[in-house]
Amino acid sequence: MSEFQEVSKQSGVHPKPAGLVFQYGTAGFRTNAKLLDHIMFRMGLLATLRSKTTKATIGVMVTASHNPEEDNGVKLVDPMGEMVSPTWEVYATQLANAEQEDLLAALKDIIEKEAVNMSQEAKVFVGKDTRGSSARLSQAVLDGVSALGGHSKDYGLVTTPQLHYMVCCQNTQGKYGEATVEGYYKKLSQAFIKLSKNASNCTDDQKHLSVDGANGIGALKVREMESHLKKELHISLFNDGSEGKLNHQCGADFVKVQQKPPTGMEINPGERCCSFDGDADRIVYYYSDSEGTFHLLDGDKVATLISTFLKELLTSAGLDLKIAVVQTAYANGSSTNYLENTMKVIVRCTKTGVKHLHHAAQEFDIGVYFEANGHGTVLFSKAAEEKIQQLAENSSLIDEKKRAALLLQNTINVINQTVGDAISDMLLIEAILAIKGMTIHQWDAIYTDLPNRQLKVKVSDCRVIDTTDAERRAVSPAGLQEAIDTLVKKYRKARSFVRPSGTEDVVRVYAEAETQDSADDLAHEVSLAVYRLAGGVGGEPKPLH
Ligand code: NG1
Ligand code: ZN
Repeated sequence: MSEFQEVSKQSGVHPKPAGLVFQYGTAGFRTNAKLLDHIMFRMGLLATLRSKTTKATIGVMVTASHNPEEDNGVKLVDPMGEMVSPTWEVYATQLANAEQEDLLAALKDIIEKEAVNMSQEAKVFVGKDTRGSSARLSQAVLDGVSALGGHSKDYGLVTTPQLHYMVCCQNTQGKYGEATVEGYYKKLSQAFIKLSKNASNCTDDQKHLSVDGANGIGALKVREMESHLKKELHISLFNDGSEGKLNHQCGADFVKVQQKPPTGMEINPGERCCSFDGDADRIVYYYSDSEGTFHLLDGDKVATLISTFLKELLTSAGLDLKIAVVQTAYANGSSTNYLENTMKVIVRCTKTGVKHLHHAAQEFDIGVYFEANGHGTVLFSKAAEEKIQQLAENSSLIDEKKRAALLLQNTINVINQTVGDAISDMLLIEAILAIKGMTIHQWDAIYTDLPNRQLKVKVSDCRVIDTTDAERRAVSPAGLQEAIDTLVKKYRKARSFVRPSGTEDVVRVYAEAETQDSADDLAHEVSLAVYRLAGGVGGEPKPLH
């Protein structure tokens, strides 16, 4: 088979260091960039096979999101812009870990299992973030595609959600939009401008937003998009990559985990600010009040704002569509309580990782899904979209209904339904606040977060921890869950859980309680229990105070 000759030749240029083993984790492969060349080449091969099998265009994004600059990673994108299917995650791991001399056998094994028609054409879209290593690594992906005779299109520097969008546009023959960066800007900005027209008396001050671009790709893309927004949004961009280091002391993950503002940003009291992560698929908002106290509005607050807005519109439009919010165990207990008991919407909890949330959200007419860290979007079922479309086009409708239907229609168009998208989420949030005439303080006051703390514990093997019930309970090692239960009972309104991270070699500990001191103490005590019962390495976790 001549197609494999080229693979053999090219794989010699991208050799695997013997003995290296990686797992396709929560968000693809992610590790130090120096170790990734062979994985990139092989993901180019795999994407080509996936494209042949699905007879559709597949995406490959080179990024390590919120990880430090030295890391990199790769994610595969399936035809409708969703994360690659779980079976292919397994193939990805097998192919990445095959020793150099076993590569062809591993490749042929996948071809056989999936009965891949090797004469089928293949097309792969490739994108990359701004890391120094990304150019070299995305070339390795392109080499993989060409080694198997696939066609590729290199989108160069794009955000992760932009690449997902391109894949979806391409495979829907343009129904979702035009598969270009320009097409993306046009679709989102036109919908945003139409939504903004519904905001009465919006002052220039209210149209102002400070954006922390995490010194990454999101900053570049916000700059490119600005002119399309026709002054409906005035952006002050910080951490735009001109000086600072990617994700260093800035970006959505830093702000969320540290619960403090990024460096390099000027914050005036009451002003709306937001942070993207390194590949612009996460967003969190924040402000500082007149006393200088920092307030974070995370993915849970975003989900609440969006679902409230949508629910009100559905009522005004007289549409009976089932709306649900999908969260993970990291969602603040106050948000879940507010959504279930005050807003009376359905709330689902899934395992961490957007693929799980995305999947669960697909079960409803409208599924709003957000991780607390700010990754999320809204999914509309085909039937829901059609109903909204029909109503928006119905010329006999009276004022209020018509307005609501048109707002819903433009809301659909401003949203990137393929994956969480910081730019798209930002535009939707800005439009909602403008339409509702709401300040960030009023948004924040919808409910009050329970104080919480996230910590990490190093253990010799994270796999000793196994969880159940959407990761809210540990089933192993023996005694750990009982220890957590006992500790939680010591505090009011407390909750805690632990799980192995899928992107770092650590166990994550989460705790929330009535006061910050209690949350910190509980998180520390649970960390100690993990350290003692799950084989902690290094020094014992130290108390926070
Ligand atoms: P891990 O490292 O598995 O906790 C983190 C985030 C996830 C998800 C992935 C991918 C937390 C607690 N975990 O996963 O929600 O976003 O990264 O980026 O925020
Ligand atoms: Zn990201």
